[in-house]
Amino acid sequence: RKVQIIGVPMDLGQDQRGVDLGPGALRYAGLAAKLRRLDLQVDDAGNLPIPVRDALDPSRPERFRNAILQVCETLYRVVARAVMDGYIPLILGGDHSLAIGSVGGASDAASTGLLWIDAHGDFNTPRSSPSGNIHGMPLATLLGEGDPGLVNVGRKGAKLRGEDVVLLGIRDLDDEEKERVRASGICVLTMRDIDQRGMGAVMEEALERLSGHARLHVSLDVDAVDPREAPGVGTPVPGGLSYREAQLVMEMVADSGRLAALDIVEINPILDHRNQTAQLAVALAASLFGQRIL
Ligand code: DIR
Ligand code: MN
Ligand code: MN
Ligand code: MN
Repeated sequence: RKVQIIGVPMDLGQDQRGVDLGPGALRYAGLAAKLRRLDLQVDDAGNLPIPVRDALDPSRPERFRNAILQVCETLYRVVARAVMDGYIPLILGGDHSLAIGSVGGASDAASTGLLWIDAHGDFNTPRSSPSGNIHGMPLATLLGEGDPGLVNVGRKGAKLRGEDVVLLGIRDLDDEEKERVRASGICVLTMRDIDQRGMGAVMEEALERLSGHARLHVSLDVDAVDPREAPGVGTPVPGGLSYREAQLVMEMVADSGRLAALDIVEINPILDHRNQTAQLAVALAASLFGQRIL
């Protein structure tokens, strides 16, 4: 198997400074070396060129949205090409708005199931969003809702249906977002489900729901993990996945043999303690790519 690392140092989808430094933090934590030890071919394609936030004209309120759209167009093509060339693309964020391009691109040639691991639903639209931040909208966008320009990135229309998606680790939805998620038909496995049934049973359900897909895209917003383990994120929410619960998710996806693409997003090294959060993410990626305890 071969992996292509694609860095997307983009911080335009939210307002905490520092998430643009995520790709560097993950490389510094030894991502490529760790994966190579698993007998994978790892090719690092470097970073996509991303507009610098401070260099965008502040008199234009649409500047972040327009830049995100352009970046996601490029990322869509880069990821679709990586898949065509036989790679598993590994996309390093940056904030979660990049998933509009990465998930779209990974589903360009063949149907793909999506496991979205996040404290948040990312199911707002410009109308429903209390913050206006696009990193709270990518999943809705992928399902065809919200800003038509963003919906049509890469190819026209919705990239996935509700039944192609499982949300995992959720514990913070906005009021209107809650109703929108309920109406979407997405399978939502919340922190309460994990507390009550245990992660093993919850992951069995997640994989069962996605069993119609031979290819799975894992989109890991690191704020899904508890802030005690993953403090380097812009929007921490207490009560998240434990270190072992997060590992079990990765191990069970690995066992399925269906991993097709991975996003690691929302790591903010400025808010972190000595790169702890990127180190955690590297350990999770290793499990997802097949590292076993025994
Ligand atoms: C909130 C926060 N629901 C929003 N979303 C975050 O801004 O739409 N997503 N932090 O990762
Ligand atoms: Mn999140
Ligand atoms: Mn986010
Ligand atoms: Mn997210």
